[in-house]
Amino acid sequence: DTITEQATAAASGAAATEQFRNKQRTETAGVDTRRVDTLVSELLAAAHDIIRRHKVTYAEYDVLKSWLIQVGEDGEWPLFLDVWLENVVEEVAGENREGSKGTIEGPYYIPDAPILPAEATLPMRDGEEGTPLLFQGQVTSVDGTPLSGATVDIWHADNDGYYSQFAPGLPEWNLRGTVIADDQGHFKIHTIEPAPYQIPTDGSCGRLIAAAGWHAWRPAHLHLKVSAPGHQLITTQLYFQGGSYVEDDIASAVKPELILAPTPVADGDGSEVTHDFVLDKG
Ligand code: MBD
Ligand code: FE
Repeated sequence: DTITEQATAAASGAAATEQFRNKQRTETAGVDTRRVDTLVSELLAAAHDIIRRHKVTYAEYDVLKSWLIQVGEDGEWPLFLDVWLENVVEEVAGENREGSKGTIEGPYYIPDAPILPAEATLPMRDGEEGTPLLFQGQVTSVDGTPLSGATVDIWHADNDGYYSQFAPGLPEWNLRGTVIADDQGHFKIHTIEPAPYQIPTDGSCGRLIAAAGWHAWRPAHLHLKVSAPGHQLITTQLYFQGGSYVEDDIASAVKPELILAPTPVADGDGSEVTHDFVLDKG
C-alpha cells in the first residue's frame, strides 16, 4: 500500500469532537436559568462593546459568521476552546489548591490507556524517534505522606508532534499509559521527549492564526493526570527548560513550576529528570 495518509485538521478535529462527546464529567453543569442569563448576557454585552468601539463592518460580520460555521464543520471547537479559553477556566478551578500546579487538559486525552507498573516504558514503536527520557518521581499528599497506589496517567506527542488516535498511522496507544505508582508513590517512566505541537495549518484555527499574524505553536510538553485515593485529581503538563515556545505558548498554559530541566544520562543515551507531585486532600 503506497498511500500515505496525511494528518489533516478535519480528521484530528473530528476525533477530538468525538472524544469530547464520550467524556463524562463527574459533575454535570446544571442549567440554572439565572446563571445562564448572567453569563450569556455579559458575554454578548462584551461583544456589543467591541463592535461599537471598533465599528465592526457588515463585511467583517460575514467573515466571522462563515468562520464560525467552518470551525464546526472542521470539528475544531475542542481545539479552539482548549487553546484560547481553557487556561482561564483552569486558573479559576485551581485557585484554592495547595499542592502541585495544574494546567489545561487540551483536546487529546483518551481515558483508559494501558495499565503499567511503577517502572515502565510507554507503548511505542520499534525504534521510536526522539531523545530517550526517563521521567521519575514520587506522589505525596500535602502533609508529606507518600501516596500508595497513586496513578500517573500520561500522554504526549511523538517526535513529529503527533498524538496517537488523532493522527493517522500511529499505534492506538502510542505514548499513552496509566502508570500505577509503588507503595511509596514512586514511579519511573521511560519514554521519549515529545516535539513542540503545531496547530493544524489547514483548518479554521490555522486560518485564524494566519489571518491574525500569530504563530501556531505550543512548546513540547508531557500531559498528566495524577490521582490517589482520598485526594484531588490533578490535570497538568510539564515543559522543557529552554525549549522553543516555552515563553510564548499559543495556549497560554505554561507556569514556572511546570518547567523540567532534564540532565543527560551519565552512562547512556538520552536524559532524565525527577519531578514530584503533591496532591490536595479531597
Ligand atoms: C495540544 O497538544 C494541547 O495540549 C492543547 C492544550 C491544545 C492543542 C494541542
Ligand atoms: Fe498537548
